[in-house]
Amino acid sequence: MAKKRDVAHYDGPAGGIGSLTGIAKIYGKEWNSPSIAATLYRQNKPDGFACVSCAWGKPAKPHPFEFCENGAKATLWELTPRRCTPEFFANHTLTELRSWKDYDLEQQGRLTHPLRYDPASDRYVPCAWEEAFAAIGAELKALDPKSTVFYASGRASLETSYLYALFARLYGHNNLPDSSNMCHETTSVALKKLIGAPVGTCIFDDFDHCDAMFFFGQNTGSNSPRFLHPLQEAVKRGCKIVTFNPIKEPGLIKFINPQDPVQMVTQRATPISCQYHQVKAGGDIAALVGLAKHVLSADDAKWAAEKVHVIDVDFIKQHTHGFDEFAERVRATSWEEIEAESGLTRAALEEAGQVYVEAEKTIGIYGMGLTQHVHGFDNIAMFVNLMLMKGNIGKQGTGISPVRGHSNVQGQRTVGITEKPELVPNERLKALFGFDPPMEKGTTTVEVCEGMIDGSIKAFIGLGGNFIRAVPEQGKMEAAWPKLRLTVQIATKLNRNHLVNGEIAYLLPCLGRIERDMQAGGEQVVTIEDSLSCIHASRGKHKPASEHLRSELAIVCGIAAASLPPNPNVHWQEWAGDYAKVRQLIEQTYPEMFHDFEERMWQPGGFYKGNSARERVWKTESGKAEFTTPTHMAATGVKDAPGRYRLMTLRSNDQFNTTIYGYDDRFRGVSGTRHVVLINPKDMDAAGLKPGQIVKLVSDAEDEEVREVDGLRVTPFDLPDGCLGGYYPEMNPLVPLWYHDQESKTPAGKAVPVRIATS
Ligand SMILES: Nc1nc2c(c(=O)[nH]1)N[C@H]1C(S)=C(S)[C@@H](COP(=O)(O)OP(=O)(O)OC[C@H]3O[C@@H](n4cnc5c(=O)[nH]c(N)nc54)[C@H](O)[C@@H]3O)O[C@H]1N2
Ligand SMILES: Nc1nc2c(c(=O)[nH]1)N[C@H]1C(S)=C(S)[C@@H](COP(=O)(O)OP(=O)(O)OC[C@H]3O[C@@H](n4cnc5c(=O)[nH]c(N)nc54)[C@H](O)[C@@H]3O)O[C@H]1N2
Ligand SMILES: [Mo]
Repeated sequence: MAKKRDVAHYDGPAGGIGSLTGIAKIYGKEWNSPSIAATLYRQNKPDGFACVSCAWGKPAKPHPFEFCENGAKATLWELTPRRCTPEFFANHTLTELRSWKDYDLEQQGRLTHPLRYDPASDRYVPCAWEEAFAAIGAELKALDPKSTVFYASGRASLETSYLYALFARLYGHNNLPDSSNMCHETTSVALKKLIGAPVGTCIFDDFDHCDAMFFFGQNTGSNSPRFLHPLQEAVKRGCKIVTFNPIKEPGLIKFINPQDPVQMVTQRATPISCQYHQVKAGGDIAALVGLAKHVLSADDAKWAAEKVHVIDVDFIKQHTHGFDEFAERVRATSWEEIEAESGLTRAALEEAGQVYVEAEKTIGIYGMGLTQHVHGFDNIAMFVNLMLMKGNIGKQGTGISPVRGHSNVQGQRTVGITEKPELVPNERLKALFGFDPPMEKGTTTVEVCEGMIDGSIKAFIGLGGNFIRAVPEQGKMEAAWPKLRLTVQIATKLNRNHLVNGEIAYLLPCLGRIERDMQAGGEQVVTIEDSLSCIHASRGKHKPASEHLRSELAIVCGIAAASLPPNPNVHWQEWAGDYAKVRQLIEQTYPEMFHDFEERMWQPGGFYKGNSARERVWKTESGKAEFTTPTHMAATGVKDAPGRYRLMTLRSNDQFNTTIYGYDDRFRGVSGTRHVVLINPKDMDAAGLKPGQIVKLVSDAEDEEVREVDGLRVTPFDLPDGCLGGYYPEMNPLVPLWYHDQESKTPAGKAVPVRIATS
């Protein structure tokens, strides 16, 4: 057994002094400049700019500094004084740069000039914007639209996203995968099917009125830290937070509010979770069945004693479908099975279930811990079941709240970036632009990867992101990518995907959201939608990183104009000059959500786009909210076997997705490297491993493929038996392409089957 001091851990709270020193450590002097301080002050404020980090809601009455450690890091990262210029590319071939670390690539700073790949010298060379547009347009005209992909990474504004999706459809395809296809697509598919609305049902006000919150697989302290404020307020007024997570994440244990001078001086933290259950990775269906089982038996007892119900029988009768079959299955599932599959004891689940029984109003919150599983859909379905049992959807202080990732990822879907034509108001597009939108289903992220590997996809346009680092099956993907005819990357910083290029390749640098956006019609604002379905204006004021940058919207219009035949209803140049005209189009296409757009976007806190499930209008097949009968207890895609572990691919506190800010994960007590494998001391001893030993992880997915990641430091860590932790994206070569949620095709990065091999 390893000694306690050997186990990587962190005893401090989230927030507090640590969060400020965390920022200062990375940015040093940059943190102190007055212009940066002024910019941070405008972050997430009415008439300010929407943070480029996470999608968490922006309250109508913001704190003096409405940003968190990680939001500040994201802002500073975008405003870095470093520049990645044509001279840099003149000095380095792509072959050489491919051997660099991801961290060092992004450290070169902001891209400054449009670049074309020159195969003769194996370098990116500067080119004129019009030359780039003309060349890309010529290639797209020659290709079959169905063999091309337009990817989006969740950041670009509603205006840009609307035009990007319109461009794809006018050109002739729905191949519009989004980072959401690796993230909350499980949510979009599951919630749509079960409650008839693809997004969460909560608004800020609900967090002020709930009696309990159940948290499954979302790491608030690192990934949506501003959410800690409403959580802290809720705890103070007596709300109970119960967390299910294989890892004890400090943000969900205790929090010091950096906005609270007393807390900052005393460093006295508010406890967050009253119960913390270290469920096995992939064990949530079983845990939720356990909770539901307790609710049913509490209901039986209360009915027998007092002729009163715990469950909301009126709601179930009036508003739901499938309860009896669901309840029967839950009753028939044994506690032995629940305990074995969840890794939790019956007593622990009953204790958690009792909080749910006693709370009048409960909110359910979740993140990647539920969505990124082979049976991710079933995870969410089981969570919805639990909520429906007590009528906890569509009533103040209740609801289901998926915490979204990228700052406008939810909004991109709202305005048409989707591979599913049935979600698009095609008749309105037809009326507005005089064309027949393509009705053939487009590609998800997984299907794009398959298409690249089998050669059916010939061109890739990336509106932001780092696709090749974010997707599964990295080995095959890196081999397939150079066979593409055309790759176009619209980006702010250099990343791995820019170095794995097609035969004809362009790297087009864009303005960030924090920067001033001047167009023919004057200074522009953009809009985004947050995780709570509120739409906000965002105005960039910072001086652009280079005078050669163009806005994402102008770049999309430039490529579209060069690729498509003239259409009297389509005015790319005019739209690029005045984004208000694009907002008019959005309003005309989606009048229910976007009426009076130009006026309402300035509303403090944003305007709410509405949600039918919140009104208890169920746009589902049965016209009611759906109970789902669980068909299996494990969310994993392969069975357990001796020597096989469930690997969770995790984010550290020092990264934003594939952007690595540094090599420390302060909250988890890991420092100096990301090449670690977290393992519990018992499993470590059983496997005959020593702390600090270097090992290799090998795929154990019961297929013939060889997948491995070497050079990992064994790091003892508090985890459930049989579970390992490692960092995303370093672990991505271990995720099989076929290992994805069955319904939505979201890659299953949270219980990847692996073995440990000694190097
Ligand atoms: N600073 C920062 N902020 C971010 C991001 C970032 O990288 N950095 N990324 C953004 C994006 S795109 C997204 S999608 C979100 C992601 O934010 P989260 O949804 O929090 O995603 P992860 O960090 O991948 O992991 C979530 C948690 O799931 C737990 N977990 C793993 N497996 C399981 C399981 O089987 N069951 C349960 N119950 N829990 C499990 C992990 O221990 C972890 O605490 O954050 C966004 N915000
Ligand atoms: N194994 C595993 N894989 C995962 C995950 C996991 O948890 N585990 N998480 C998945 C999730 S949730 C997501 S969302 C995806 C993320 O996948 P992506 O969204 O594709 O990746 P990011 O790392 O967010 O993209 C970073 C790049 O975006 C560019 N960029 C930054 N800001 C801007 C901007 O304002 N405009 C433009 N045009 N470009 C910009 C920069 O060049 C930067 O290098 O990864 C997924 N992959
Ligand atoms: Mo995400």
